[in-house]
Amino acid sequence: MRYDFIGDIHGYAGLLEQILFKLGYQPEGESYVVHEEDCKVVFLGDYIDRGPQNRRVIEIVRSMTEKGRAIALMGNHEFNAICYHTPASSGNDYLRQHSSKNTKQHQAFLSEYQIDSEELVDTISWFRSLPIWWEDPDVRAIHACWYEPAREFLLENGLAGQQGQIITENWEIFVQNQNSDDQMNPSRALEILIKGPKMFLGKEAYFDNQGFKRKHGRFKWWNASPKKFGDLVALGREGSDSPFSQMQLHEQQQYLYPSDKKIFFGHYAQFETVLQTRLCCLDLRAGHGGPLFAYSWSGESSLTEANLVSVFP
Ligand SMILES: [Mn+2]
Repeated sequence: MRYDFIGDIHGYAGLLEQILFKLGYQPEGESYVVHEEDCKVVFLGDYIDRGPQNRRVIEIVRSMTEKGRAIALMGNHEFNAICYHTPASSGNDYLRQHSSKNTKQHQAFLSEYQIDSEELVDTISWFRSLPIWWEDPDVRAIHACWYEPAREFLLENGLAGQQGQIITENWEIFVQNQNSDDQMNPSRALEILIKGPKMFLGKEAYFDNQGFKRKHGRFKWWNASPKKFGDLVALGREGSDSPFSQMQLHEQQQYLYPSDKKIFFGHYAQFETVLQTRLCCLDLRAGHGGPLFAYSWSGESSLTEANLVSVFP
């Protein structure tokens, strides 16, 4: 059995079609199928926002999933879209506020989908059906961070099923108490899994390329022995050479991935490939004009650069 893991696409359908073709998949109608048997794609989430062809990306990913040729995980952009288009129970707001910042981040998608259209409702309900994680006996995938306490919290509280699908209809619980950092709750659990564990940046705060101030970074849970601040936390810019404190290191170390099981993830918009024996990040900034990456895994116990596939814009 071969699994082809594909990183964050962000509306760049051209890159997606090129990488599928390079992996040996052939177009069939609106979708892609492969000629080789026993071969499946695992999409790591973040299909939308930023790029110009959100609809086409969704069409390909969704149709491959429905034909049983692919698994599509939920990324934080799909989660944000669900919240943006779901009214809050209070009546006059949405689970994700329609602030100028949130609207700007979602603009590429909004310009392709008519508000209140049947197509939008159907697309959002497909987003709601996407699993948060996926695993088979030897390999796993998640959008951002496989953190067992967060996963167990969702499972034990009946919020997610074993296959990673969200069970509850009440998405409001995933946006409540977002800033209670010390206790596990539904929103913190889901946030760790699809956005990654958060770190307060203090004086390292920066402005992202849309001009919004970022006060938090996301821990690089894959670095067992970080040397500088930029090894400890993912920022929307190249890594900082500043030192970090023992407290920051201690916090980062609690998220290290303890399992021998292979894990593929996306999300972190890395400037360089992150590839270790048992883990690989496939988000190399396709959403920011960078290349789209995939990894073709046929059961090898050590991941290797030779099995990376990439296409450049
Ligand atoms: Mn993401």
